[in-house]
Amino acid sequence: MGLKTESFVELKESLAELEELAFAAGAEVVGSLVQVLPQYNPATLMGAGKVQEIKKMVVDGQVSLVVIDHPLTGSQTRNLEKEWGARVLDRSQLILDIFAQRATSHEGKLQVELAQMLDQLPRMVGAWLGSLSRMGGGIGTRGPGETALELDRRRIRERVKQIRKQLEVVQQSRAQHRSLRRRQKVPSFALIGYTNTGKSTLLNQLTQSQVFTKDQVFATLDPTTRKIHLAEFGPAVITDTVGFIRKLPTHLIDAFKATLEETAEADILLHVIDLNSPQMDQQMREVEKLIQEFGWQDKPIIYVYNKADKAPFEKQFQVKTHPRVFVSALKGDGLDKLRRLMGETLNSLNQSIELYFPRDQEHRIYELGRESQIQKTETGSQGTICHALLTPAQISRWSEFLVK
Ligand SMILES: Nc1nc2c(ncn2[C@@H]2O[C@H](COP(=O)(O)OP(=O)(O)OP(=O)(O)O)[C@@H](O)[C@H]2O)c(=O)[nH]1
Ligand SMILES: [Mg+2]
Repeated sequence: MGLKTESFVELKESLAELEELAFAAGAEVVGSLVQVLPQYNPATLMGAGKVQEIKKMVVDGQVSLVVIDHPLTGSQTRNLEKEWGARVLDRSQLILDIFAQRATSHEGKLQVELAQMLDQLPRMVGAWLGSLSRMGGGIGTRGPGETALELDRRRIRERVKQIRKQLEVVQQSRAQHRSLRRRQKVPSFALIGYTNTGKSTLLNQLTQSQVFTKDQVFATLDPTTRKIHLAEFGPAVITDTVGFIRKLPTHLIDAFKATLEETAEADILLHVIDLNSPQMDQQMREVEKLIQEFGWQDKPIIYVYNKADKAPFEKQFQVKTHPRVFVSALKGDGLDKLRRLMGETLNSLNQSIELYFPRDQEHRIYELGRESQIQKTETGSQGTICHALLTPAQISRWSEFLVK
């Protein structure tokens, strides 16, 4: 069920996607409806009439799950579940449920559990306030209920702390891999894009790998990094990661920070787009919004329009972004051109940069030389000037030594 708080087109798309999500979670969709909310009802979100109307649908259709495309408070969920005799989820909870089903790695499972805990905390406040208001609220209503709630909340916070600690350990090893790659000067690409656009299929084609791919949202949760050899440049690595979707739950973003770090460190982003999707523009905008949110907007982006085998050819003329390449990851079309573009972009990234190391920092020049090519050094009276070929990522890492 969708609620009208956005434009009608957006609403329809979002609702269609919600059906896809429900399907991905293992549900069979028997019906959907849209409601224009004349006013916000704190107890049940929608008005009493709508609640009854849906109740009839639930009973007639023997429905066991109702998904609402609007955030619900804990008490709204509970009230609606009681009224309908069916499980009620909002979009975030549905996405979290899919992630919970898909997570296979230790890290993935921990991240999903963390997201679920963070998602639950504010809903518990809602549940408590809801029960207060039903009882009339205020003085005299405090009792064991509050203590129980506080206990539950404390238990969850403890668990959150525990998970964060465990995650740190897992993530340290990945960070070590990254720093090793950095030292070995291996440049990196990250595949990003809307879910189900073909990122993993592309990784498999480019690197002869066997990463799991499927025609469903969120087939990939854990990041995978593979080596690739580019004729124009040499060795590089490419990372595949979790796909994006509109209204991605913030707790999920928070919990998956480390997974996204792999992408955050990449030198170049490959934005994979489903050329065949009727929602292509909207999906691209969502991804671009997240690129801004994560602070990746200064990275070079190659736009990879995928599924060209399936899309009507005219669609290629509507595309305006640069640099771009049309491919079919499935059939292998356009991949040579993509590889060439990747090599060229890497080559264009290395800039000759002047850095100044004061005497007491000169030992860092050794480190610089390990991760980049030093073209020239000049010794002055107070320190040393180096000219080195650096990528943008390296430039920001060495920013304290840059000569302006
Ligand atoms: N026709 C066609 N189908 C493709 C192409 N590339 C991928 N697909 C299909 O699209 C579906 C999704 O592919 P994936 O590679 O799993 O997509 P993804 O972007 O990794 O998806 P998530 O990990 O779920 O975000 C699969 O059924 C692929 O076979 C292509 O070039 N043409
Ligand atoms: Mg994938």
